[in-house]
Amino acid sequence: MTTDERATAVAPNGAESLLRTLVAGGVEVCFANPGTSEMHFVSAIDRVDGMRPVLGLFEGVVTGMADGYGRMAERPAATLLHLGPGLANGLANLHNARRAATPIVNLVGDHATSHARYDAPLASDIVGFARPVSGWVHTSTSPGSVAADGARAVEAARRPPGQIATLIVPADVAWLDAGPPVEPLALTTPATVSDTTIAAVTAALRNGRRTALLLRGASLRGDALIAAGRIAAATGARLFCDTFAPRLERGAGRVVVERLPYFAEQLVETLAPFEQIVLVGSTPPVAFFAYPGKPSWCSPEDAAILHLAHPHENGPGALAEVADALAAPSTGLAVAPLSLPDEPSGRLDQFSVGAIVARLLPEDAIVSDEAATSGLGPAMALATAAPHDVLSLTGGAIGQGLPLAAGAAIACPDRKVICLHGDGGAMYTVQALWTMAREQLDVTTVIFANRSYGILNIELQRVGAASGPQALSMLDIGNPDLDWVALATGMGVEARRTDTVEGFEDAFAAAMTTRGPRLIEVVL
Ligand SMILES: Cc1ncc(C[n+]2csc(CCOP(=O)(O)OP(=O)(O)O)c2C)c(N)n1
Repeated sequence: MTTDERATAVAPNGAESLLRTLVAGGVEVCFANPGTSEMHFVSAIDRVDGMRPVLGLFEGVVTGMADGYGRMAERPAATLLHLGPGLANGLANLHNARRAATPIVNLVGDHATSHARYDAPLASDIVGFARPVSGWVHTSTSPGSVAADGARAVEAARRPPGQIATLIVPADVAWLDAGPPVEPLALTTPATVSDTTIAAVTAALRNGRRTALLLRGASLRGDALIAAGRIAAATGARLFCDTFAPRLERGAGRVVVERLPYFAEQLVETLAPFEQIVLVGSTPPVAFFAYPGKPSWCSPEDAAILHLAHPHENGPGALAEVADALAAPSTGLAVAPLSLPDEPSGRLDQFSVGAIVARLLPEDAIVSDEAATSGLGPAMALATAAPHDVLSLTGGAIGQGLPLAAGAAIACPDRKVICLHGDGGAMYTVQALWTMAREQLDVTTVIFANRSYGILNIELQRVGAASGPQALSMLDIGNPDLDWVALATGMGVEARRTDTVEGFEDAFAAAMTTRGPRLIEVVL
């Protein structure tokens, strides 16, 4: 009898039955930061084959890792969070995950049902915390139904385009004898785009008007990208994605998709020439923030907005149908060439860093980009580097890049992960470095140490607010300067600091030719 069989010979408790149900539903990783109310899950992990526990030392790391994993694996991981406060600590990165439409089974422990009436210190409105980030929320009320709840949570998380399914499990529901695990539920497939819509968009693409296609979700990958490239080749339409697309396949050999700019006035300028905008899994682009006297709505007022596919619909299928209806060619598509920058010299800045990263980027790498004001240089250089995936900060809540990189590395252990990060944002979830070390994840982190909340200095000017020394001190993160080498090595990650092109090239080349976590502090 295997350990597995022995364990199921006696009635499993709720925690075990739920975990087995999740494994049967394809959930294989549990990013966790548990407490007393989750102890029966902690215990059950040893009895359940197929569920890998990964500890994060802050819940924002846990939820960010689940996001990175889900974006790359295209199926959910589970989290394990400690009541309302644990969930609340993880909310910002759940917000980013919701914007990315990442599937996540978000497990939150709670006090035992019999304990709830006493309003013990950790009691809180967990549903209230969970609701705004979750597409589905449920509180298990009985060990007899917790496995079925788990199966429903998996199905809900995977409902197209993907969402957060929060399952709250009281401690007694986890510890009491439960029924056996249940089979996975049938998954909902993306809704089919109607023939009428395909015909209408095909006709619009033939009407001679200047057209932009704005792609998001699964339409930025694989065959969908090729279908979009065929449409562009046949009609002259230009392909765009949001500044912060959740996941984009980019680099040599890939159909070129232009990233929309961040600032509203540049967005307006970019979209100004277009008479029609076709949305594929996306929504009309709007300004990230409002500024006095600047527009929020960034599409031309008279541009026609057409939906080829809403996010829950089959965008890739619709693109293929439109391409075929247009009899679009399959060859001669506008793909990025392989063109690496010259070896940089002179100052170490985002452009020389970008050039070196692009020159040395291994094929099929994953780039987690939260480089903020240092992101332009790498993004430009990487456009024609080896093919790779880019993951961006979807919800604007900084502190996503490091955990996202860790989660992506767990989903794709054979791919090099590069994390490009501002020093300010990296401090939010710096504990992700510890998980990278513990799990020996193949992530190279580049910290752009400008000792500043750089973007906020720009925003201060843009909103037209006055700035005195006290105000500016709130945007300056020097004094004391963060010591990234000490921070990283203190968490078990090998690290180097450099302020020269040669030093960075040396450190990055070494990181690209060895496996395991590394950090390079780029002093700007
Ligand atoms: C959760 C959250 N808190 C605060 C902010 C406001 N904010 C936006 S950018 C930023 C600083 C980013 O600094 P850094 O990562 O060093 O990049 P830099 O702007 O210097 O390039 C802050 C605090 C935010 N976007 N999200």
